[in-house]
Amino acid sequence: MKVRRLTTVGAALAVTVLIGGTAASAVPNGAQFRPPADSLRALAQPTGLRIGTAVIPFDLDTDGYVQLVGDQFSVVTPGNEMKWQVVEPTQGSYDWTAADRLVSFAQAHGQLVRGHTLTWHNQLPNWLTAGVADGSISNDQLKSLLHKHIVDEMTHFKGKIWQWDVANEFFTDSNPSQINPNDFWVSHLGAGILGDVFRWAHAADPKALLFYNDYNIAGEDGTNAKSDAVYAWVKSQLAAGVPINGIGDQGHLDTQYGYPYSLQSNLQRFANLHLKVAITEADVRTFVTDAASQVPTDHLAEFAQPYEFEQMLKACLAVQACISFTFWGFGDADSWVPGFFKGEGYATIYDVNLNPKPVIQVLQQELRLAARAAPVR
Ligand code: 9MR
Repeated sequence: MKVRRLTTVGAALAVTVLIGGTAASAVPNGAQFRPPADSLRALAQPTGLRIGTAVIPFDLDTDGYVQLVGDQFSVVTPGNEMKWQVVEPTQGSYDWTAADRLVSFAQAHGQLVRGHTLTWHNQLPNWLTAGVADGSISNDQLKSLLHKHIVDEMTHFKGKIWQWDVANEFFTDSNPSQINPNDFWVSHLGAGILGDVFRWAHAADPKALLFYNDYNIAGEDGTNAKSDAVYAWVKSQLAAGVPINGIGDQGHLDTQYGYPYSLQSNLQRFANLHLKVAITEADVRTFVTDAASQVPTDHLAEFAQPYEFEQMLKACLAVQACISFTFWGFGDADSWVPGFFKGEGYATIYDVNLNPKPVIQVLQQELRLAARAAPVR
């Protein structure tokens, strides 16, 4: 995939509740959890914007890491733990353990959950891709299996997921862009499968917000070609009555391309279709000396990285329908970037030792200003 384009941590909140007159220690429930006043989630609260993170790595056992997840964010996305490969490694045998654990964590910390992702070409179970490749799974069977996957997963989590990424990364990066005819799902089941998955999803959990999620769909490609293609598609789907509730722009930026100033207007035009929008996987990468320390090679990148994050947050804050802003992980050591983009890194908001980077103060300041000026959502 070619993608063009805090802070003091409060002390752990020990919660003691009175049950039947006796004090009992308990896992805090959402109503009781109080994040630090200068946390990103608390500062965003007056605007109604949820600040999120992908939980990558999936580590709910290391104190310092867990505390940041709980304190700083009001919505969480499992980076991998709801993907088909993880939840059904063997056909017919589900493993919800990790995802259930995150949902419980979120409930205990007053957080919502973004479910990610139901229909994608990547991270599919081997039994499925192998069966399609050797012809033992026909296209009709493949369609039934996808239907079952969506219904079973959404039913398992019914009522617990705020936003579901129902379909992920279906459009080409070319100009003009289109639904990728070579996509695993499209090549076997046709482009109409995109409408089907949203209909199935709505039937399975009518209250969840159903999102189409992709990268470079808010002008990050410099041409707006992919955004235009997704816009035309979603408009036609809505006209046909397909239950799509939102568009997620992943928001993977790179300082070498500059900030995409059309991001806000692109979010707004989706919003004008009566859709919610969200930044779902924000990070801003740059060239670094090495993957271990992730020090930018160009000192100006230390200013460009916070600037681009700030602009992206500002764009979301300015669009009332933008309901969440999620980082794709919060520590440089755990980011997907160095493994994917040769020579790049420094893409998140905490450094390789989980110390806050300058960007956090910039974002805090932006949220403080927004509490007075941004539309409440
Ligand atoms: O962060 C995820 C990483 O741990 C996985 O190895 C990778 C596999 O493709 O997927 C990463 O998350 C992706 C997300 O699901 C969809 N958008 C792009 C993300 C970064 O690759």
